[in-house]
Amino acid sequence: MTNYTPKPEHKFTFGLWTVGNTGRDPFGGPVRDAKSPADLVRLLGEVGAYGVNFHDNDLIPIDATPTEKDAILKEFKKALAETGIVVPMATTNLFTEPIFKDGAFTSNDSKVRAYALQKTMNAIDLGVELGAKIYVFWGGREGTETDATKNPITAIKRSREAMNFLCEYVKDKKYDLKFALEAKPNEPRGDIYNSTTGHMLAFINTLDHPEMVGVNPEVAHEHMAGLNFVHGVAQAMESGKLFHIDLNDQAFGRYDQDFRFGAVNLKSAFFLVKMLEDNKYDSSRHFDAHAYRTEDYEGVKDFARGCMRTYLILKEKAAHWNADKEIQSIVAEINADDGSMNQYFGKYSAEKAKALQGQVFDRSAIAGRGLKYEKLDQLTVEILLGAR
Ligand code: GCO
Ligand code: MN
Ligand code: MN
Repeated sequence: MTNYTPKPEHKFTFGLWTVGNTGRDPFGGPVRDAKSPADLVRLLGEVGAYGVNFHDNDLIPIDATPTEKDAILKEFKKALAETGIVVPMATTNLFTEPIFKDGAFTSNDSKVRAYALQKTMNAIDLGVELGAKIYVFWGGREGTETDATKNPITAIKRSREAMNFLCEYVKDKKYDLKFALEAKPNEPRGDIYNSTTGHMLAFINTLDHPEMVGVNPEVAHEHMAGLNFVHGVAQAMESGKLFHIDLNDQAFGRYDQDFRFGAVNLKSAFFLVKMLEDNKYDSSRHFDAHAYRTEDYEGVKDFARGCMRTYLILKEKAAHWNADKEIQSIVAEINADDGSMNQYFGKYSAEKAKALQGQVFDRSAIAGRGLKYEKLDQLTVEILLGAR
């Protein structure tokens, strides 16, 4: 297999804000002209993506009149029909407008909290109208620069209240929609609440309808927190909560970079793709990234094609790893089990505990066995480098 053409079954998606990113950063203005949502859909069609996601205001500017809204929607739907691009996910912008300068659902100001709920209900309606089945919540400015300003326990309670309200809204409207919560440790605030995927997973279990809510982990966000992304995603998958994923890349210790998938940490990207594919992950593979500021729109296409191509190359490498006889024989050896301990595992009983307390272990014989992890890791690197 050396065909890296993206296909609908891969569910590769991009946000309007990703390929539409105009290259603005805190030190400089835009370097690319803004394109209309419909033109961005056409760009995605050209590079072979499956879907497009949006924040409410990526599609409909916040001050648009009803007539303007209708015209934009008409044009957008036309581009979707022309290209076959679908809308699997939508989200709300709760961070750009000055009203959100101190957060949205966690703001100390009840008017801001109420407006955030209103804006999100309207945005949910818009997302559902366009076919979205997943609704993402990213905290944006839900955080602080100093804990003198907000009670963090109150902030948790307010976040819960907002999620519970919005779950009920979705049920009331009978929408076929699930929520995916996205954690980020910092940027734009110094500290954002529920800062990692693990925090989100714990929070979800405290909601009124936890079955409607999962996570949307992002590579860059866990790396910004210095964490192992693959492990965070594993926890989400193992608990049936991986509803969506934001793929990009990020050097540890740097600002929020949003690089092309696989641009920095190839080995970690490999283990991620392998885990997603081995476990038949079946939701969107969303690239939440953007092209370098040096690029024009041809470069934006190179960026988008690069994200998908790297994913497919890594998928091929994962299949290669799974089929490699030497690798598999080490994996089998590492996991070999003579069954002699089976009697102690499984459900607890007092007899089992007693028998286990009486078992004699030859610690030095057990510890003396080399595990061949050096060899296994080197073989993995050689697959990645194309030497195998
Ligand atoms: C970021 C976030 C956002 C969210 C988006 C969807 O770092 O800015 O990753 O891109 O994913 O707002 O909720
Ligand atoms: Mn991000
Ligand atoms: Mn994201």
